[in-house]
Amino acid sequence: MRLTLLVFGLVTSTLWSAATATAATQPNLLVIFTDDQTFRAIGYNDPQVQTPHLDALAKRGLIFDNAYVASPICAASRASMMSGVFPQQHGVIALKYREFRAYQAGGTRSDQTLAHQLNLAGYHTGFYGKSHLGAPTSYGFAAGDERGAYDDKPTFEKAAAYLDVQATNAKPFFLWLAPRQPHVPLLPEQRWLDLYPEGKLALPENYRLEPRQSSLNNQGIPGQHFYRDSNYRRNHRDLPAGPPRDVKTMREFIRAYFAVISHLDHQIGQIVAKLRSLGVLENTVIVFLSDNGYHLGSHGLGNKITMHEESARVPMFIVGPGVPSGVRTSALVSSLDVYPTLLQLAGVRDLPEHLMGRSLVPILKDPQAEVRTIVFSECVGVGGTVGQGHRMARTKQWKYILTGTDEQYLFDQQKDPFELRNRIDTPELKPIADELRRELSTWMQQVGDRKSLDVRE
Ligand SMILES: [Ca+2]
Repeated sequence: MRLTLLVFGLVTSTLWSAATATAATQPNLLVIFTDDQTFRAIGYNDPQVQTPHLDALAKRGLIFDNAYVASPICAASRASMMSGVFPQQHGVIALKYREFRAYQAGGTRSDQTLAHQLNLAGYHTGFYGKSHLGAPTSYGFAAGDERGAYDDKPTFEKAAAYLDVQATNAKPFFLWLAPRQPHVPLLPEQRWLDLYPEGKLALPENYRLEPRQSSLNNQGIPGQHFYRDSNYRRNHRDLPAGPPRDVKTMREFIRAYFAVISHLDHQIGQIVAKLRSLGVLENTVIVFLSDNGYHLGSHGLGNKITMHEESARVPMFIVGPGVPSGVRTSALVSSLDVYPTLLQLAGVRDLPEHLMGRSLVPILKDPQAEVRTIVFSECVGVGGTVGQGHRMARTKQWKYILTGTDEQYLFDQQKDPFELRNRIDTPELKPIADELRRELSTWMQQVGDRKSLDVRE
C-alpha cells in the first residue's frame, strides 16, 4: 500500500508539473452537472438507486462524500460555479438569472468566469444543457447553447457531436454537460420504472407527511412558512412534488425520481463510451456533481432551498489521469472549489484573486489531505433578495444554521445525520455554537453580508 502511494505520488507530481509547461499535456476537462440530485440518490450511497455507469465511473476515481453547494437552488448555484463566488457576491439570488450579466459587467469581471479563464488557458470551451444564466456563449463559452425543454436527449447528442469534433482538435477541450434530469417534471419511461418495484422503496428516516412550521423549513422569503411544490403535479401519475404526501405517494414519487436517475445514468454511460471510443477518456478529467440536492419527503418537504443535508449536499466525484481510484474522502468540499481545481489542472499558475473556493488538487494527490475545516452555503426562496437567506456553517461534526428570520440551529452530524434534534440550547455545546457563529460572522463579512451576526460574548 505504501509503495503504491509512493509510486502514485511520483506519477502525479510529474503530471501536474508537466501540465504547467505545454498545452500538449493539458488534460481535457468534462464537468457533468446534474439538476436536483441529492447526495443519497446515487448507487454508491444507496443500493436502492440503480446507477451502474455512475458507480463504475466513480470507482475509477475519488468520491467526495462531503460536498456542499454554494447555494441550493438552480440559478444561484450555477452562477456560483461559473463565477467562483457566493450569491451575495454575484447577485444571482434564487432564480434572478439576469443579475449574472450585471455582475459580469462590473469592473474586470467579464473575463473572470470559469469559461473565460479556460479560454485564456488554451482550451476550447463548450456547453450543452441547462444554463439558467442565459446563453452560455454570453459568459465565455466558445460553443454551445441552452436547452430549455425537459428532454435531455438533444443535450447528450450535441455533447457527443462536440466530442467528435474536439477529439482531434489540437487544443484540449472543456465541456460543461448539464442535463435537466432529475429535476421535475418526473416523467420516466416505463423501462426505467420497471427497475424499481412498486410500494417497496424505503423512505428517508426523517420522512414526514408535511413539514413542521419552522423557519428552518421555509422555502419562501423570510417570515413565510412556505413549502414548495404542493400544487406541482406534472409528474408520473400526477404525483405532487410537495407536501403533504403520504407514505404511498412518497414511495411512488421516489420510484419515479430514481427511474429518471437511472435513465440519466444510462445517458452518461453513453458519453463515457464516446470518450473511450474517441481515444480521449484516459486524458480527460471528469468532475461529476449536481447543482443542488432535493427533499424526497425528508422533513416533510419537496424541492430544495433549505440548509438541510438533503438540499445542500450533493454527490460528487472526480476521475482522470493522476486521480487515485477506488477511494473516498470525507474532506469538506464546496461547489466553489471546482473552478480553481479545473484551472490548476489546466496548468494555470496564478488563480484569479476573487475566487472563494479552494483547489482540490492537494486532495487529488493525497486523499487524506483536507483544504478546509468549514464550508458555507446560503439560500433564499424565489422572490428573495440579497442578504435575506438562510446561512450555514458546516464542519465535519457540526452544522450551524442562521435562518432568514434569525433563528439558530445546531445539529450534530455524527449523532444526528437526519437533523432531527436542534442542539442550539444545549448549555455544554455553547462553545461550539459560539465558534461556528464566529466563523459564520467572518464569512458574512467576506461576502459583504448586510446582516450583522452579533458574536460578542
Ligand atoms: Ca437544480
